[in-house]
Amino acid sequence: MPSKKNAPKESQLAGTQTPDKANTNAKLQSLEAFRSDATGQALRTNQGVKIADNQNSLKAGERGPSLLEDFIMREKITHFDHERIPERIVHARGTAAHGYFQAYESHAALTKAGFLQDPEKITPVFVRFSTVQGPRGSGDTVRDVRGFAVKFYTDEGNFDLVGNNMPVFFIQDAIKFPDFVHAVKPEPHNEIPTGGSAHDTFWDFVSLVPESAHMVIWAMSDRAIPKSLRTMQGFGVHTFRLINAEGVASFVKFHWKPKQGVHSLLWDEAQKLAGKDTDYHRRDLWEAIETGNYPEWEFGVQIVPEADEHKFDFDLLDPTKIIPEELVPVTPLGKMVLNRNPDNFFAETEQVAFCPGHIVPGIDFSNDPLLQGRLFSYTDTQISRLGGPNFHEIPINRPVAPNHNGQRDAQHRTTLDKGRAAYEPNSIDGGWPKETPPAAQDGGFESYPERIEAHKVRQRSPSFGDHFSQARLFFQSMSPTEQEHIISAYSFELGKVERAYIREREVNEILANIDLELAARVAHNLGLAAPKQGTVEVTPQSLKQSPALSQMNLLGEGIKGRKVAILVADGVDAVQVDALIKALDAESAQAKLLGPTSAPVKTAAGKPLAVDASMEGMPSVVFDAVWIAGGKASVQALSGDGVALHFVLEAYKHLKPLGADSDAKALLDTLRLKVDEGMVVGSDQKAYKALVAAIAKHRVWSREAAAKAIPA
Ligand code: HDE
Repeated sequence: MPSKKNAPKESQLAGTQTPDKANTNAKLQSLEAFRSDATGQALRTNQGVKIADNQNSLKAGERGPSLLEDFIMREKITHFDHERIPERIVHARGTAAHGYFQAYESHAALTKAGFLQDPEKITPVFVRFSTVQGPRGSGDTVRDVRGFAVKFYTDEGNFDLVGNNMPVFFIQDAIKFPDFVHAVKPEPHNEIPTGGSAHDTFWDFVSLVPESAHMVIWAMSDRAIPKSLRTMQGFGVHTFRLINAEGVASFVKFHWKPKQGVHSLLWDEAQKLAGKDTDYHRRDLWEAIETGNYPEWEFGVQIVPEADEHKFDFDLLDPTKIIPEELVPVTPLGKMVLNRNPDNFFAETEQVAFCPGHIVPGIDFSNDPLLQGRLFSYTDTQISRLGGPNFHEIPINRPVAPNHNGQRDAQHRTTLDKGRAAYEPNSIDGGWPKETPPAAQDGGFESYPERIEAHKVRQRSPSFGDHFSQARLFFQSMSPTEQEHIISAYSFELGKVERAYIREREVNEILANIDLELAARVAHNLGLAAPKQGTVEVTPQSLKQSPALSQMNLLGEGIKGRKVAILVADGVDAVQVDALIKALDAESAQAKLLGPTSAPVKTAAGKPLAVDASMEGMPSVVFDAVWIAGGKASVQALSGDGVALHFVLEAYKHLKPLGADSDAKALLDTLRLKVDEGMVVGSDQKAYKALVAAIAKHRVWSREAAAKAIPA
């Protein structure tokens, strides 16, 4: 029986103008046939035979040997033996969700792609977020690039936008990808480190390959430790083309902008979370969706007319370059909302197969040599990962558009193709399926007829030659706080590099070309001499700063989905707690009551008050803010409880807003914390409003210097 548990409710489409239900549900319906719900069902073998005893194998006598004829045990164990499939060579650890995309208006002037034509059309999507370096079981909060892969199930076929949370990449040409991946992956002799890049082979490679400089500085920035998958920007990275019904093409860069703002963890927080909640990002996305806090991104494009291809300081085909938003702003196209968790991790999240080559009429590639290589790699990798060329038949990968053709057989074929003619042209089956000529709308796919006149060469275009000016632009666009974090990250990572000559090369031949101050600070932390000058002439960019790159300018809207810990103990003033919860509810933030243990506490009025967890069970690192509830006895108990004191101190150190009911200020005094703009004391609506405003600012950056003195 199909499960209704997660079926989208009308309210899940909230905000859509006139939801086209039939279309919205198209993907869900196509999955429905494969969904299995065992509720009320008998236990059976794969052949449908009911099983009478699932506890004992068949034996010759109670104490005798097992019998080979036990087909029930053999089937069960054989299946079990083959449960694991090869994990993705990169992006192995991931988590995913279903949702929908809706255009704000028709973008017919830009593209003939059907899903961007009609503001009433709801296109189902499946999005998988991932880390790059670590294996499937690695931690969520490691310093790494995040994958941001979106499958649009459009009426004209699947469109996969397989992007990252950073807008550039480490290399310019696909032929370097295996080298790069071998360098960043755990080292071959001892398989260390899991999930990170702080090791010799990574820094050896990137210090020898200056084209990586721009991406590496992004990876050393706070972007590489996102607070949540919901607070990440997404980028298509490469330049693509959009083509309208008249055949007019524009170059575009794809962007995803989170309505939740762009926020990151602090490094200390990220490291602690890796141990305290390995699944932190996974859980956060899952819970946000389960509680109806559907994350939303705005989909947009930077548009460059074909005629302007050569008007920039850099080459549009070079994937180590951004187009600064100050030069070409992002035009919003529509929104994506994630509103439904998968039913089965393996069947959906693990088996989903993305490929940048999955495009639809109205979209086309550019000649970016990294993108060109990707077009080959993704289908190829699925053949070994998913066991053959029929992976498009796995329910999560099936398009909602029909897909008839003459491809037949191979491993795991599930389609029962009718007819005798698996070839084209044919006259036996009436000539079907037939080609569709290209047309303004609903035609067959036609590649953009770009004119190419060239020699066959193995060369890199000289226009790809500047490796440092955009890395410099990035560094100089950061706030002082963000710059400090970048300096610390380089220092931390290079500090783990054993070979001194690699550290020196990175400082002298890479960092010195990006920014001498950056190089000097990192050199100081590593005990090296500060370089006096760079090793290459860096052409200054026409733009000195790009404010769009700083997260300080990307705070987002409100505090929807943020988590606030309310610390309580016996004697707590439940009336005040209730008022605070209501105030947070009104902002769609989540309040969690934490006690000394998981047992209910007794309120000042002597009633039991259930808590969500103990303070050890849900540590401060998983919260956005902390509130100490009032009630004399409760405050006294918490003030003498080391776990509670550490909880508050740690939140202070991590620059989180702190609040206390008027009579709970005593606890803050016990800790001798200096009152700052992120600290709220009071028991009225004014205090709650101040707390909400502080959370909306994400962190109390002005506290950073004072917080450094607090032990980690
Ligand atoms: Fe990938 N990449 N990649 N990549 N990539 C894979 O495909 C590859 C690159 C990205 O959630 C693999 O199915 C090559 C850039 C994401 O399932 C593989 C090159 C960008 C995901 C592969 C690149 C990405 C992958 C591994 C250089 C950002 C996860 C398993 C030419 C624009 C998708 C798989 C998911 C996954 C190859 C570079 C993003 C091996 C050869 C640039 C988000 O095919």
